[in-house]
Amino acid sequence: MTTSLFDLSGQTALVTGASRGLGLAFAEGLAQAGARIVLNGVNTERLIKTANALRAKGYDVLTAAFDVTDEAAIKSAFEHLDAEGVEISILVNNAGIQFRKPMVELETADWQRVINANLTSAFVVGREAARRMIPRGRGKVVNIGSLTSELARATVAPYTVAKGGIKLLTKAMAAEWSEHGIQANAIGPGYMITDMNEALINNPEFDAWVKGRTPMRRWGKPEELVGTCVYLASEASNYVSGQIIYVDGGMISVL
Ligand code: GCO
Repeated sequence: MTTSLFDLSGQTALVTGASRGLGLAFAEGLAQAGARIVLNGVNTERLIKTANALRAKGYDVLTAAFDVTDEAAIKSAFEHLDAEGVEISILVNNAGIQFRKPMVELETADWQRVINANLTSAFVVGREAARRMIPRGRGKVVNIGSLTSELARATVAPYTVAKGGIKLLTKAMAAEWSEHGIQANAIGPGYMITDMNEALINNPEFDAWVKGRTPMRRWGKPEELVGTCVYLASEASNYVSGQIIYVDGGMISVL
């Protein structure tokens, strides 16, 4: 049956930045497909609150609180999972931040902070996951990119560069890890209704621009990304590696 291609029963998925927003949508969607989920977040209180809410829905939920920019914390978290016998077979590199400022006003420290949180983190967490997936001969890595993986928007240069890097990091992961049974792919969300975009959503001019620039004439909902995430996390995508799938209401396909 084709529906079994999307069944994640027996799999364990680590989702970074999963306390809210897109990360929470990905985590709940993977849980609905049968996966045990390990929620990552840097705010322990928020992480536990989210985990308890998902457990109340009957899902199998663990938590791993660490800052995705802290290499020692990442290594320690994976070592703890190892010690608990928790094998991560699906990784969703979702964590990230946004910082909007024209480049001529941008401090280098802010540039580096965004690059670290949005790109380097995906490499470090991905490397720790792959070190454990390779001996098992299987694994799924889903990196979260953006429309800015392809196109630039003024005032979000470090985010754009990081998300462009996510697209090519995904291909680099495919180049090195596919022969080991790991598929590495990416999702490029369009303009989604999230906390990170609240200022944009509440700006009438920007809201009008998004609706005019998007063929579907609306912002996306986080749950509209779940199907693509489950697909890339499941056996249905076992011969797909190095790809980025845009879920953007058609925006990147039109002028
Ligand atoms: C911005 C937004 C975008 C979206 C998304 C678009 O300031 O333009 O934050 O970056 O969040 O990444 O794909």
